[in-house]
Amino acid sequence: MAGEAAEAIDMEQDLTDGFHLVIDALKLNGLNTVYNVPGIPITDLGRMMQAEGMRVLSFRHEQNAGNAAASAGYLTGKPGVCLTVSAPGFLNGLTALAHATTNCWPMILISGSSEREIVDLQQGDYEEMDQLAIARPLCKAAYRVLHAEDIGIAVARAIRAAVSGRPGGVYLDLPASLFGQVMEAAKGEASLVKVVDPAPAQFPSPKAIDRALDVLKSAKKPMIILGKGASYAQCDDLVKEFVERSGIPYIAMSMAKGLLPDTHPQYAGAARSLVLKDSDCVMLVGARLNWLLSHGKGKQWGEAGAKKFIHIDIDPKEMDSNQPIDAPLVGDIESCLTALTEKMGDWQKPDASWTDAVKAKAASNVERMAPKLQNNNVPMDYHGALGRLKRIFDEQPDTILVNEGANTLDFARSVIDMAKPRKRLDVGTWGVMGVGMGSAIAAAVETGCPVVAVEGDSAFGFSGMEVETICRYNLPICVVIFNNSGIYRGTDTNDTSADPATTVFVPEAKYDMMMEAFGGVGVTARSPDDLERAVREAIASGKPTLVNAIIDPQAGTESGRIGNLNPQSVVKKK
Ligand code: OXT
Ligand code: ADP
Ligand code: MG
Repeated sequence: MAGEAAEAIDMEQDLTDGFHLVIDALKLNGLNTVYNVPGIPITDLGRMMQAEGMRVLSFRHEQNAGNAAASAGYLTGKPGVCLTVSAPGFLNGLTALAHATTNCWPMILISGSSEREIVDLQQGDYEEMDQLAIARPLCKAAYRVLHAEDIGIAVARAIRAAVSGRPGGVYLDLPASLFGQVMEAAKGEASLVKVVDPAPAQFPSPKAIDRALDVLKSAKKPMIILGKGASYAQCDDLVKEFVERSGIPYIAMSMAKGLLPDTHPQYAGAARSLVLKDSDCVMLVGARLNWLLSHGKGKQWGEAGAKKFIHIDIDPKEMDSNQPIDAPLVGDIESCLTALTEKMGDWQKPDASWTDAVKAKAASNVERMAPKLQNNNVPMDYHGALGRLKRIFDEQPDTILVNEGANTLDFARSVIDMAKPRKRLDVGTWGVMGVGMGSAIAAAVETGCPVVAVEGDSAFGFSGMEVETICRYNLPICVVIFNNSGIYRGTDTNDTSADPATTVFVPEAKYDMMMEAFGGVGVTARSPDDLERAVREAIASGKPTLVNAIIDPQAGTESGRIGNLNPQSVVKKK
């Protein structure tokens, strides 16, 4: 800590300053964990936070700290806090802030910034940048604090903006000169704000409830889509009650898996194509009709105009975004489902001709996949490897699965069942690579549960240096790298020069040695048997572990299940 400032505060017990007001404002609102990378002007802030009993986790790169904060926001419903230095550190954290906003997760990015007078006159300050202006279009709200007495209000506004309505990212700009501003301790304390009811319930109108029930009752082949908004809402019992009383088949978007156990008899995940195409009514609960649902259009969705839509979302602007919504239910999921279940009355479940057809299709897909999951092939393919991980997750349902990659993501999503809510963290709405280590660290820190991060070798590379962070904090994280030596595959060649093809990596890279370098356990697994043994040991020991699972470089396909999104060139050059 800068010596003079520290001495001044010791001598003057009735004074406080910007540093301490930031800390007190966060603590007052129950924000006790911060994900950060230290440096000018926030190094001392991190130290003081630690001294004041906050948990401050230092990362190797702000993007990973930011991704940890975003995941923490999703898991806890409170804004995850990321703290960075100015310009480059701020920019590194910004991708995560935008990712949190895109995912509708609450997060606050706090960045130190350079002196306003110099920045605004563009006089070339240390790490000069107009951070507020740059952050504003990428998040839900952005605020700058110039006076210590405004810190309490600014933190309160940031919290409320992050969690109320549709959750998202908020930027808080704290210029270096703010931290040293001194004020009387009593006045400082009085300036703090404990936010009352930060995410107020939003009740749907009774008319909207009746309309939704009418549409649902008149459907012959209804289906429900649960999205990550439904798992974020943390009203798990209510979701279960509504789905079960309705008797309607449902699918879960990737991070809603486990909201009800994936083994639930109404779960139609393994009959996804059938329910999307043949249903006559779709009820969306905390899921957007975006690219992940092909915008609710196209041949995947059957005959155009043949379906009715019911949509529960807290954001009214989401209604009619891609398809006309017959029954918009604007409100928070808990209030909407409470009102719906209260009025369901003597509910007529859908006809067995529909639910049996869905069950039969799901059973046949599961049956078709089952033998692939049993193989013990060397080199491993995705199914052989994932079959073993599936067993572990079935037996240990509290384990959190972090998952990124292309094939590694897509196969793991359909193979590994989730039995409990919020146990799966993945690439989210943007399909971002590099969220893995930040998410894994936040999951371990926020829940204390064991974490298994199933990572494509490319995906891991975006945040791989955080294995040091995992070791430093001795977190119960097992990173499993599906190492097929490349992006999608490890087999591409470049016939035009000595450079390797754009999608391949050093073959069979020894990623396990990275974990060993920092004192963790590194294992190479060549067979499904090896893989299962190593992951079981890692979970049992709780030691930071990296299992380098060598996958057949030919096993993947271009872009996994979304290869159709790649544009095609019609021009053939010689
Ligand atoms: O019904 P049908 O018959 O159709 O069958 C479906 C289900 O019914 C059935 N199913 C089952 N069958 C049996 N049993 C069970 N239990 C079961 N469950 C389901 O299976 C099928 C499929 O079901 P699913 O998965 O539910 O349905 P589907 O159709 O796939 O769902 C559609 C989607 C769109 C919802 C789904 O596909 C989805 O969620 N996709 C997300 C895709 C995504 O986000 N991908 C990541 C981005 S890809 C690309 O952009 C990459 N990059 C570029 C890049 C990125 N992203 N970011 C940054 C910062 N920079 C660059 C890079 C670099 S990926 C990538 C790296 C890749 O290389 P890696 O080494 O990391 O990974 P590998 O590929 O492994 O090498
Ligand atoms: P997925 O990718 O799983 O389909 P999305 O991120 O597309 O999910 O959708 C989540 C939706 O949930 C967003 O439109 C968001 O506004 C909404 N949402 C988030 N929290 C709540 C809540 N408590 N009540 C109602 N809607 C919510
Ligand atoms: Mg790969």
